[in-house]
Amino acid sequence: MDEGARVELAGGGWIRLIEGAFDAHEARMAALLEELPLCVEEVVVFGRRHPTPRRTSWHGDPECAYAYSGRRFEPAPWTPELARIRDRLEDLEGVRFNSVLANHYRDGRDAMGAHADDEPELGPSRDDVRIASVSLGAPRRFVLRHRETKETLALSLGEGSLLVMGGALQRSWVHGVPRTRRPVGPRLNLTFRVVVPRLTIRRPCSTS
Ligand SMILES: O=C(O)CCC(=O)C(=O)O
Repeated sequence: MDEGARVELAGGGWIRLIEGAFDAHEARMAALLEELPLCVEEVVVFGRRHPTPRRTSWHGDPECAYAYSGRRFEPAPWTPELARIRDRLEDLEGVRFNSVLANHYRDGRDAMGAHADDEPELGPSRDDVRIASVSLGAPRRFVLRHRETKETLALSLGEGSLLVMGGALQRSWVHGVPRTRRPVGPRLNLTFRVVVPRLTIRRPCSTS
C-alpha cells in the first residue's frame, strides 16, 4: 500500500494509511494515559454481559452520546491532548471530528472483535462514514474483512500512524484487532468520529 495514498476497496469504501502522521508519540501516549478515565466496561452480547478485553473511554462534545453493544455512553469532556490531536486532524482531513473512542490494549491478550462502525449515531447513511484512527504505542495487526467475499486485508498500525476509513467501508467491510501470542507492549488507539446528535422530535402544539 502506497504511503498516504487513498486505496479504493470493493463496495465503495476506501482507506488511507499515513505512517508517522503524529510525532512525539511516547509523550502523547504518556499524557493520554494520565488524562483519560480508561476502564474495562461491561457490554451486552447475545443477552449476556461481558467485560471488554481492553480499557476504553468515550469523549466528545456534550451532545455526542453513543450506544454500542447494548450500552449507551455519555461523552467525557475533551482532554487537552485529545483536543490537540482532534485539531491536527481537522488540519489534515478538513473534518471537524466531534467525538473519539479511546481503546487501551494492555498487551496481546487485549483485542477488538470484527465489527463495523455503523451505529445510527454516525449518520443516516452508511455510505459516507469518516473515521480517523490514530495509533500510539506498540504496533498491532488491524484486519479488514469484506462481509460477503471474505477477502481480507491486514495492516500493521504502528506508533504515530493515522488510518482514515471512508465512503461505504462500514457497510461492506468489518474490521478488528485480533489477539496475539507474540509479546507486545501496550497500545493506545483513538478512533475519531462525527456523531450526528439525535434530533429532538417536537410534537405540534395543540390548537384546541
Ligand atoms: O484499535 C484499533 O485500531 C481499532 C479500533 C476500532 O475498531 C474501533 O474503535 O471501532
